[in-house]
Amino acid sequence: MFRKHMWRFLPMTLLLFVLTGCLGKENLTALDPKGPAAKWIYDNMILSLVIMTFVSVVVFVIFFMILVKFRRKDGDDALPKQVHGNMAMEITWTVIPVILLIILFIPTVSGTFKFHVNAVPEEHEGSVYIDVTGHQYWWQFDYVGEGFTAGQEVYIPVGEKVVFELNAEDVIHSFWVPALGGKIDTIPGVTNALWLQAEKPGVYQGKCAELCGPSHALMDFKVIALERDEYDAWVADMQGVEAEQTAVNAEAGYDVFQDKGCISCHAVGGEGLGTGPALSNFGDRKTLAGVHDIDDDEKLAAWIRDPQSLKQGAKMPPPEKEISNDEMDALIEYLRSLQVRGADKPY
Ligand code: HEC
Ligand SMILES: [Cu+2]
Repeated sequence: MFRKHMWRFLPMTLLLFVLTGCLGKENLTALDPKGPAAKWIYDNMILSLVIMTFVSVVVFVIFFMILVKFRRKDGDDALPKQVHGNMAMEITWTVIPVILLIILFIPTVSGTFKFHVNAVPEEHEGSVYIDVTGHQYWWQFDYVGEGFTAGQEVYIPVGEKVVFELNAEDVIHSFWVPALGGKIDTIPGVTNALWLQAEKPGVYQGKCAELCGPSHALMDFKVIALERDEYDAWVADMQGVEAEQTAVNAEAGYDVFQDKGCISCHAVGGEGLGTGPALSNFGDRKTLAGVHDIDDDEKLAAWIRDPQSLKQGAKMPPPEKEISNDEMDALIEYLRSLQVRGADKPY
């Protein structure tokens, strides 16, 4: 019976490979920690794995010993010695699990207090405070003290505590950068907080970890960790962004950007409203809308003409006014010119 249906497990097993393939994204793993919070989680994972392995080995060894030793022998119908209510055994199998649980309890609880700074973020002196807002399906990062806003990618200095205070605009999302730390929900009307620290400069993949709508799986973001001096330079550059950038003669595109109403949702520098991601450094982005190939002009044009085709349920509507091909070229040139990390920059 069981054998007959064995084949049914095959698709499941194959599915498992496919699903793990989805997690093959760079850095999107908790098994290669790059910061103290992630390290703590990883160490706890290993500790519980060791304890579980120990318990399993002991249980299975005893189980098989008993199978062999107390097997009913031919002609022996006598009841074996009964152990119900045996005090020594009762104490043994109560005390050992209690000890094991205490070993797990101490690092778990102490780390929870150390890394999740809910309600008392002020007590955790962070070098940088960043307000995070989860939106269907993108992330907003407000550098409150520095006075600017960034979308999709959050820059932090390396080797320093960065305190994130998290909220959501619409539904519950969850902020997760597996290489740097644990997940925390972003909830409308509630402020959660945690701190993260990156040990080395690099790009760390982040993801929304709470089912939040049709494009939940596309709600990616990146943490970009820079050395302190590079980070400071980046902050200064972000503060200096002007909406009308002329670096690559993109004025024509700037006009289209204004004329087609993009500016009513996308802030650039101090200009515009911000119900969509700020585009001040769009030209530095590593992905389009958090997930798509950024270098592909056709994809960018497709996004602008019909965002839903690339991200179902995205809150960016198709443009009200027709955009001609020439206008589109100018618009794309303008968007790409919005960079603060030029090739001449050390970061
Ligand atoms: C009603 C508000 C609204 C208008 C108008 C609007 N957008 Fe958007 N836009 C959004 C939102 C919201 C997102 C984020 C979508 C997501 O990733 O889920 C977005 C995302 C984008 C992105 C991707 C940003 C990134 O960080 O990768 C680009 C580029 C963009 N919009 C360009 C434009 C252009 C060009 C126009 C004008 C033709 C425009 N938008 C008009 C709301 C708007
Ligand atoms: Cu989400």
